[in-house]
Amino acid sequence: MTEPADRRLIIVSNRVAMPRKNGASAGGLAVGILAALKDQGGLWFGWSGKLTEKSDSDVEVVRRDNIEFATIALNESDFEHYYNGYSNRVLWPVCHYLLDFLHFETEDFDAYLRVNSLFARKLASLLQPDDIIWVHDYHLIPLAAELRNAGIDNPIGFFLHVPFPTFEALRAVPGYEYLLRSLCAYDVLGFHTHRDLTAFRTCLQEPIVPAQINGDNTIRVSGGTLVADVFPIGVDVEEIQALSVEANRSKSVRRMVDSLDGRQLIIGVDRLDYSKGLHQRFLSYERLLEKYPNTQNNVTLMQIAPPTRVGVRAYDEIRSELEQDSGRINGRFASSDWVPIRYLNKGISRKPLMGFFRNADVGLVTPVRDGMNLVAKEYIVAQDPENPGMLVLSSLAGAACELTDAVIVNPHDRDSVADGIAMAITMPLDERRERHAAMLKVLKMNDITAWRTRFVDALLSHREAG
Ligand code: GDG
Repeated sequence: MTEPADRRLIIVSNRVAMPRKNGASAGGLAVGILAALKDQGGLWFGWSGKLTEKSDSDVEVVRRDNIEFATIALNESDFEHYYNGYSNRVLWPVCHYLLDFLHFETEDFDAYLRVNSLFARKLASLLQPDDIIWVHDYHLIPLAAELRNAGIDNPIGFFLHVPFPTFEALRAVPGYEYLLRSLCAYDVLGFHTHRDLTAFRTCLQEPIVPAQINGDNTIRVSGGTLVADVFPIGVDVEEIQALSVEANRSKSVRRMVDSLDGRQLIIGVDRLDYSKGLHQRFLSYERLLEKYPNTQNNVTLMQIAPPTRVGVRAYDEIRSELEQDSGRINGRFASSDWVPIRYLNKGISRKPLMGFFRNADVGLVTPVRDGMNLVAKEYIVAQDPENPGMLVLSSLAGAACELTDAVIVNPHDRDSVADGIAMAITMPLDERRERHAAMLKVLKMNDITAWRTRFVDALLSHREAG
């Protein structure tokens, strides 16, 4: 087998995020991909973030260190229908089992197909015979089929960053049959958890996709054999540990800690998204203050929630809902020298963020559904092992499959979350240390490099075997 290092890795995702000085990108996919490309380099292809009135645009290539960033602009109307429309008003809610948010328009699906075909054409012009192609996420499901139609024979893998829904949810998606057939055009399909893999397998049903599921994670379909397996994404453990130690000495982190005036800090960091369960989280925190009155004036919740997908109605609505929640809870419980919730509707730089994690007694991660959730992993890694804080984690996040030593709660049950926080803030040091060490061990074993290596190896060995 050719060593992966000898072959160029091409990563494809909807949006290419050029690294910024302060590392402020808020989004798991961008954080994960940049970290995965850091060591061995490669090419990252996708949308530049620019909109145009033209239906076609030239590829722009920029090199930074060992990574080439190849980007295209997208037609403004296509972007609205493909990204805000089919991707984020149909696929995102269904993958998160939030069917009330599903809103389908035929023109959205048409644009989804058009943009995927444009991506394939533009990418094909950059490819060399030895390239390994790794496509990311639900925006680009048809890409392998489009590339094959364009005569591309390179190994092509796909990783899904969000949950894969069960058939009963998936079949609510107009076009789902096409999506299932398109997924089978990849050589390797990767999911975060066994639950997602099982859901995918059970969706392969006659007559949509006649498939034979084998015991070795291979699936035989009419066009050949593919591998479908579990590749839980990890984090860059060394980078986060170094950042959190460094940030701990910085002025901005010290100022934040001083401002707590000795109170315990509970931290939440999430893109402002309805899947992250922020409304439910604020109500659970209110329940904590009611049910455990001694927490009043003794804890502070800092919720950092940078806005995303602005212009999609559900996202604008959740923003105003959270403003109301935090205003009401603060009005109800605040005293002249204490505000229960510090709600920041903006992103902060990565380094101070890791410093805030290190100083937080509780990491509160309570999505109502999440593919994995990198914040949960980053929070654990950023802790001081001698005196670690405790993670309170939703059972509905993929991360709960690995971080079984966290305090696991049901995000829909306010008492479960309130009791979980109460348990975390009073947990004895020995128990915190033990649980932290167990979780850190898991995260070190399956860090971001292990994730990339396992996936690329699976892709290469499958092609070598075939
Ligand atoms: C998708 C899936 C899956 C957040 N706010 C700030 C900030 N962030 C960073 C976090 C973390 C990333 O963004 C968020 O990643 P998550 O995994 O928590 O969530 P999604 O964006 O929904 O990611 C998810 C992931 O893809 C990877 O596969 O885990 O399930 O939904 O790295 O630290 N970073 C900075 N400032 C912020 O304000 N600097």
